[in-house]
Amino acid sequence: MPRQSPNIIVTGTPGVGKTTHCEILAEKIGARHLSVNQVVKDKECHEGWDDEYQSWIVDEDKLLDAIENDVQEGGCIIDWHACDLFPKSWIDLVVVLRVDSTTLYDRLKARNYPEIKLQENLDTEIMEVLLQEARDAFDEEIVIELQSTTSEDMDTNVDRIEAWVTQWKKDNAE
Ligand code: DAT
Repeated sequence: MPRQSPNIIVTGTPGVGKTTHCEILAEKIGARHLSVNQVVKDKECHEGWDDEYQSWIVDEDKLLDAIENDVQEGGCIIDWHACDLFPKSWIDLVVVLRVDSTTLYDRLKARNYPEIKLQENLDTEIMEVLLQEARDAFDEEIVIELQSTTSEDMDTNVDRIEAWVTQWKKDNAE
């Protein structure tokens, strides 16, 4: 069965604004916000807790099994800082959010991230790791890079994604 609504990944370094974007988008376009963090916790798709990094060690196979049914129905917005684990056939658009390092530093500091995790995430953002991962894993034409520094950026991004979804539905209507 072809899906009636597209599946979108919103990815990027922790702190870029994935959750905030996904929550607004879910509300605006009536999509399901699949917070991978939440799914990993709720459905125990992990192999334990990493104390140094203060995060779950994700079991990717379990995670994919846990979300497969939802994703197959379409209309999901997947919120996660990695994207190359998702099968290409599941995904219609990959949004990579970006932010400057000063802003990211402030956001992660406000979250009380351990120093090692903070530095690693800043490096990840500066080196464009998630953008490269998205471009390597998916066709170039479905990967878009959007700035997420200000609330104006957020409004523009949400409007742009909403317009893209409307067009996708037109193009894919039977
Ligand atoms: P993520 O889910 O990528 O870890 P988040 O949505 O939790 O990030 O955002 C982290 C913090 O930064 C949160 O306090 C909201 C703020 N923020 C994110 N994007 C923003 C933007 N474009 N403009 C202003 N604040 C933003």
